[in-house]
Amino acid sequence: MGWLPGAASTYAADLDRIFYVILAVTGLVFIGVEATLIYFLWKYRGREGRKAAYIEGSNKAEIIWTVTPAVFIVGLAVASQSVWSKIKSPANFPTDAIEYRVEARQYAWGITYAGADGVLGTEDDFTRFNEMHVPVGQPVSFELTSADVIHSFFVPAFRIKQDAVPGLIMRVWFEATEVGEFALACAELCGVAHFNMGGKVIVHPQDEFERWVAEQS
Ligand SMILES: [Cu+2]
Repeated sequence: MGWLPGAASTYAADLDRIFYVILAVTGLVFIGVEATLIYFLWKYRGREGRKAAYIEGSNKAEIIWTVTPAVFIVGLAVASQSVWSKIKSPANFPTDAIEYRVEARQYAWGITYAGADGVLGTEDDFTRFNEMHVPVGQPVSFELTSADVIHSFFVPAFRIKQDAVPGLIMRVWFEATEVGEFALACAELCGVAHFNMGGKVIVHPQDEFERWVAEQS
């Protein structure tokens, strides 16, 4: 199916698989519920000589319609756990990732690079706004913070979305699998110019990335 944006990160396919599994399960339940509703509308329609019965409730029915969805939801949670922890748990992040710092503010993304020495917090660090340059085929990770309100770092092609919360440091990682430019959006309504809080992730071949960093320093 081609209605998700092209997948361009190492974990995008895992996430898409979960998406389609959830869509299939909830889609089948939706069709089943609506079909039953329509059938009952027809079956119990008003007819000459038929009186509605008064029902006080049914413990059996309530147990069934509580336990059944609970089993599905717990099942989906368990099935998606490994992908979730791969993407979101800092303990499982790749250890060879390039480090950045990303600070969201109304209405821009401040991307801080480690510079030529590859170490953050040193003299040659530099910050660029709304453009995140990364090398292809190389994990990158960053501390995501916000200077003011809640924002959300969202790169649809990478299937990564993470809130930036003032006062908290969120850890994020991804590894781009394709060279090119990918939209970076704020996915949290953060003020009147929220719509304008866009940027891009520019994925370079490794040598081109190194050249770009050298040019900036
Ligand atoms: Cu924002």
